[in-house]
Amino acid sequence: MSDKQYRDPDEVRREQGIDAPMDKKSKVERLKAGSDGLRGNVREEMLDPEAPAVSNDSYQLMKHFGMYQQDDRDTRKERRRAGLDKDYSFMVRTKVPGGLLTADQYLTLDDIAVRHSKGSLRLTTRQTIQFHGVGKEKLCSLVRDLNRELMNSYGACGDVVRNTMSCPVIDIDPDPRWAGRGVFRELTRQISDRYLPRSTAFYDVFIDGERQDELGSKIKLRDEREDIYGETYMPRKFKIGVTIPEDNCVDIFSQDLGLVALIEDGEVQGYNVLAGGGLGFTHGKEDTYPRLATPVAFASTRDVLYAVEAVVTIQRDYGNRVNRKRARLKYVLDELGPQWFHEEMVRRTGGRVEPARPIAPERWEMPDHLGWHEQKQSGLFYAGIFIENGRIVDKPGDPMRANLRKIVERFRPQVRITPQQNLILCNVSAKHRREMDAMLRDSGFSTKVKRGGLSELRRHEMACVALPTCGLALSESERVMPGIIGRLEEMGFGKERVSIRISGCPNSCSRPNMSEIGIIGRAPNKFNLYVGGDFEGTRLNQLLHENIVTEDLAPRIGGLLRRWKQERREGEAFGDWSLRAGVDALREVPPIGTRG
Ligand code: SRM
Ligand code: SF4
Repeated sequence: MSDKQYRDPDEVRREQGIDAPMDKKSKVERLKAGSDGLRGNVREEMLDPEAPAVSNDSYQLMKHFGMYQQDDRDTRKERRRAGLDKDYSFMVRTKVPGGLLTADQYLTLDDIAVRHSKGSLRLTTRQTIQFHGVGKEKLCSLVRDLNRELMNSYGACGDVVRNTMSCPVIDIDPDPRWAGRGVFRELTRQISDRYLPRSTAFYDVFIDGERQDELGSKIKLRDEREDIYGETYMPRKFKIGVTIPEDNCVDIFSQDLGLVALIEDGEVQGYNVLAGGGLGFTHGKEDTYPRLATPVAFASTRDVLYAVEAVVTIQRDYGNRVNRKRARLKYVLDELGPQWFHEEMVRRTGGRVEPARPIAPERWEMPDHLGWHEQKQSGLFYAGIFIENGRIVDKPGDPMRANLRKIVERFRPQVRITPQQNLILCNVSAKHRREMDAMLRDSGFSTKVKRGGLSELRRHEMACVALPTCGLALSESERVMPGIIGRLEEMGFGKERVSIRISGCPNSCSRPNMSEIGIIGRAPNKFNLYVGGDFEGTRLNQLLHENIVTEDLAPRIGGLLRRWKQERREGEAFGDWSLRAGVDALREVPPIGTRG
């Protein structure tokens, strides 16, 4: 039992301004409360042809519609010198629960990329798709196109429950240990639907208050009361994932709320509920930190949605509404403690939860689902294909986006997005498998993950978007990662199974704090380097070096990989070795290029 002293819930509520008058709360809290269900002036500002950008208030509200106002940071200086305003546009993030798309939906998203954005589809670490460079004047037609295929971007960002994650092959993989998992697909959908905002603001603003239904008819929508969210929504973003220990591809310990199904003899016994994961922090601010989710309860399959509602509403009622830097559920858990949290869940569910059940550490695995696999019971196949850092875009001499489109048009597979920013094409018949494989290979996609093709090291890389679109980026990420991996491959480390993730700032969108080697941007061209996480994503890594310049990253990492290969015990993974060696000793390891 920890001897940490936890605080009195009433005192916490007072200090965090939860019961305080509105003027004591953060600006965003006041904005949400006065926004008429997130509407504010968004429609007027968006339709104003004279204004190149929307106001800060509208920008904050539009996040709830899955839209971020951004500008091209590559051209900022040049434009300032020329006396021009920033080059504004929007990033639009779709909502794709569990990463599941039909072929038609994928093709519509591909059309949108070409017609309304800068031509790329960006698969994200939460299984959604982002478009960058969308002009303000194109937002309405983009939403209309999404809606025609029954998709939307409502709630993909903002202070609500974000895209709900689950393993993309949860219902089709034939691994016998995973029997009974079909139910998770339904659970993911139920959670996603339950926590969509009830306000019709999104539809009112973009498509005149109408939504298309499954049969293609237009439905006029009626505003409903926000029964869960109230007028101020959540204190901050809220993230949910569903998994089993044998398949932690969703990085369950990084979620605000994780449901871990426990299966015995092919039957789901229920779910361990994990709460308070979150990875973002600010360099130099010790009261912000990454945190792994804590097991707080067990709920039967019948009661699991009560447990979810309890966790969501605890965060709604106890999350900090004064300081947005401390507003995530992880801080509630650390202030009030897991015991209080469990008791509060018991109270809110009417006794429907029990203490969390133990899970043996060795059960955790993190498959990435790449390559060809047979599907459960159906005799069909799926192909997991590697998309470097999730960017699907045509380049001179490499029309990758167009080729993928042709493949989806030809075979009409179901398309699924993985939490590692890759793509899965499902329901391929034995007859079509060879033809599709040839088309994939001719287009430069690698399905040969075991024998040659993609290097093992590259296969497990992950990078966040960062420059030039992300307004919070302190350094590069997606644009430098392929080169860093390339240099490590040249040094001879391509065959090593090590997870390396990079992010352009400590918000940690590529979950770099959960990988064996983490690289986190600190300033332009400077990064902190972390080691000691595990491949399975069950522990956080630790700071090893600060302020490494981009050019020195590969030699530094190469030096560590070389030392690991010399010293590792049989079968010892890099992360486990680096934890055993300890960061103090590893600081002395010379980079490659020096004698070591
Ligand atoms: Fe993230 C903010 C991109 C997953 C933690 N994230 C942003 C913004 C919207 C920047 C902004 O606020 O202006 C980035 C847009 C960049 C761009 O130009 O596209 C951005 N985050 C991403 C994506 C696209 C990264 C990727 O390369 O795939 C991921 C989209 C997920 C999705 O589809 O919903 C993405 N972000 C994550 C994750 C990982 C996850 O959720 O599994 C995290 C760490 C987990 C967590 O939340 O603790 C993450 N993003 C953040 C944070 C820090 C939040 C915090 O409370 O600590 C911010 C900044 C903020 O919210 O203030 C942020
Ligand atoms: Fe932007 Fe930072 Fe997220 Fe990267 S980690 S996308 S730089 S907010």
